[in-house]
Amino acid sequence: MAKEAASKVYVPPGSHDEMYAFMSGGFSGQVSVYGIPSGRLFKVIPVFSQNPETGYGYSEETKAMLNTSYGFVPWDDAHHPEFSQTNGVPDGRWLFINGNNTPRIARIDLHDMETAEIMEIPNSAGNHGSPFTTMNSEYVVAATRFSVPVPQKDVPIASYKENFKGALSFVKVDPKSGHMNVAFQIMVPGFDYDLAHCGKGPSHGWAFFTCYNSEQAHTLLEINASKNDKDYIAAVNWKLAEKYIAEGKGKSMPANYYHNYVDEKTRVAKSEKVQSVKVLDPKECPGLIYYLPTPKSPHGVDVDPSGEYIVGGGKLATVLPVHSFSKMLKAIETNQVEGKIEGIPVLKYSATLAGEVKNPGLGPLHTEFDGKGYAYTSAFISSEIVKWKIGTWQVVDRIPTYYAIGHLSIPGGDSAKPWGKYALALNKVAKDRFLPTGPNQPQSAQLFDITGDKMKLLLDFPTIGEPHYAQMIPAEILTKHNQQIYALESNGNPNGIMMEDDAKVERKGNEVHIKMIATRSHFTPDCIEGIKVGDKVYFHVTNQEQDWDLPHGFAVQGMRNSELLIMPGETRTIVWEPKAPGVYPMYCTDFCSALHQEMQGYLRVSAAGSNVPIKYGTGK
Ligand code: RUQ
Ligand code: CUA
Repeated sequence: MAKEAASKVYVPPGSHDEMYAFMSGGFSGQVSVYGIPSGRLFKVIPVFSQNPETGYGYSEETKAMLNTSYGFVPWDDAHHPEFSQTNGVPDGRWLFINGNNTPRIARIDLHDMETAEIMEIPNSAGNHGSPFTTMNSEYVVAATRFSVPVPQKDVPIASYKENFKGALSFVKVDPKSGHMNVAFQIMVPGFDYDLAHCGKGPSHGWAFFTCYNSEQAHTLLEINASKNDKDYIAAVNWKLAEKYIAEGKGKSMPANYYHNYVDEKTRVAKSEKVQSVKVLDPKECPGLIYYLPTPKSPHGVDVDPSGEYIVGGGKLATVLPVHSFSKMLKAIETNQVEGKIEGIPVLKYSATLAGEVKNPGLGPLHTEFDGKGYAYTSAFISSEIVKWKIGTWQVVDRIPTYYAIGHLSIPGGDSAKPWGKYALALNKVAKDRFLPTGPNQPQSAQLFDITGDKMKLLLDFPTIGEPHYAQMIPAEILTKHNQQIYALESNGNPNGIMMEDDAKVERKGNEVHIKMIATRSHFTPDCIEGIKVGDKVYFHVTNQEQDWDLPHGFAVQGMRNSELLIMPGETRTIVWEPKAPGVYPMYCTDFCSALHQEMQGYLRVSAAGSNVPIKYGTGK
C-alpha cells in the first residue's frame, strides 16, 4: 500500500510536478503554491498581507494595494481561490481570491504569480461567498456573509430585521486586462449569504448563492439561526440583471470604496476611490431572483459540470439536496411558488428537487466533480469524503480524512471540465498527523487518487495558514506563459534607471532620492554621504540582471520597514528615516553570487542642520 502510494506521489529530483495547487492561506491573507502530486511548497504569493520577505505592502510600488476605505489594512482572511475561465474551463490567466474581513477581491496574474489588483466591495460585510466566476469570467460574484445596515448607520442591533440588508455583488472582469469593477449589486433580505457558484452550460447566465439565518437572528446564532428546517439557495438571473441595468433600473447609491491596481507600464500600484454603486431592488425587477428552499443552514453550493445540477451542502441536514436547473425553470414557468420574501418568490422544494443523497456524512459542506459522472462531498463532522453518483444519488464510496475536512478540491472540479485524477482534502485539524509544534499544529492537506472505483489516500502534507479552498490546474497550462524576467528596456518605473551611469543621489528639501543599480555583485552608488537626521531617504533600486532567478535584496541597518526583494529588470523603492548620526551599512539580502557578501555599502548620516554635502561613490 505505502509503496504504491509512494510511487504515485514521488517526483524524482530534477523532475517536475504534474499540477499546480493554489491554496488560500486563510488568516495569513496569502496564497501558497504547491506542486501536485508531491505536495512541495513552491511559493507564497502575498495578497492581502504585508510580506517582509519580498517587501510587498512595504515598498512604495506596492503599498497602495492595501489601501481601503478604512485606511491601510495590511491583513485579511482569504478563503476561496478561483481561476478565470474560458468556456467554463480554467484558462490559467488569473486567480481571484476573496478577503473576508475587509470585503475585498484580489486578482493574481498567473504569468508572474503576483497580485495585480485588489477591489473593495461596498455594502458588504464578510465577503465570504466570493469570488466565484461565470463561464467566461464575465463576472466574479460576491455575497455578503454578514448583513449590515445599508448604508451604514448607527442603529440598535436589535433592529436587525428592519435595518439590516444583504448584498450580492457582480464584479465585471475586463476580458483583456482582467480589470475589475463592481457592475451592480442586488439588495436582498438580511440573511447570512454564505457561498456561491455560477451556472454553466444551460444554466450559464445564472448564479447561485446559499444563505443561512433566514430566521434573521442577531444573537446566539448557533441556536437562533438553526430553527428553520430549510434556508435557501438564491438563484439570480444575471443576464436579466444586465437587461434591467441597461434599462436604467439600477439606482446609483453613494458609496466609498477603493480600487487598487498595478499600472501595466510602470508596475506601480495606484489607488482610486470609487464613489457610487448601482443597486437593483428585487421588488422592482421581476424574475431577477428566486429562493430555492434547501435543508438546513446550507454552506456550499456547487454546480455540476453539465450545469444541470445544483448541490446544496446543508451542514445540519441529514440528506444532501440536489436541485435541477431545468425543473427550476419549469417551476418558475408554472408558478410553483410557496410564498414571497420581500418580493422574492420562494419556489416549492418538491418542484426544483432532482434528488437527495442519503447518508452523505455528517456536516456536509462542499462538493466537487470528477467529470466522469461522480460527485465528492466533504463531511466535516464525520471527517470523510463521500463519493456519489450523479443521477442515481447513490453513495458509492467513502474514505476518512485526518481530520475535520472543510473544502475539497479536484483539478477543474468546479468547472465544466474537471481533470478528475486527484482530490485534495483541506483539513481543519491535524492533531497527531505530524511532529508536534507547540499548542498549535499545522493544518493539513491530504491527496487522494480518485481514478479507480475506490478512493486511495496518497499523501499528507502541512499547509501555510488555513487552507480553506484550493484550485488545481495541469502545470503545462501555466508553464507555457510563465514570465521569467521583466525586460529592462520596458521598465516604466519613473525612478528606474537602466545603466550605472544614470545612478544618482538628489536632495529635494528633506527628501533624498537615490536611484540605484543592483547587479552582481555591487550597488551603484555604494557609499553615500550628506544624508541628515530628519531626512526621508528613498532608495529606488533597479535590478539590472536579465537572467532568470536572479533577484537582489536590499536592506539598511535600523530601517523600520522591510527588505526589498527586487526581481530582474524591476525597480522597487523603500523609504528610510534615519534617527541618529552615524554610518550605517546597507547590503544585498539574497545570496546572489560568489561575491554576494561583498555586495554592500555605507550611508553616512549627519546631524540635522549639518552642511555635509551630498556625495556618492560610483566606483570610478
Ligand atoms: S468556507 S469558512 Cu469556503 Cu467552507 Cu470559508
Ligand atoms: Cu545581490 Cu546578494
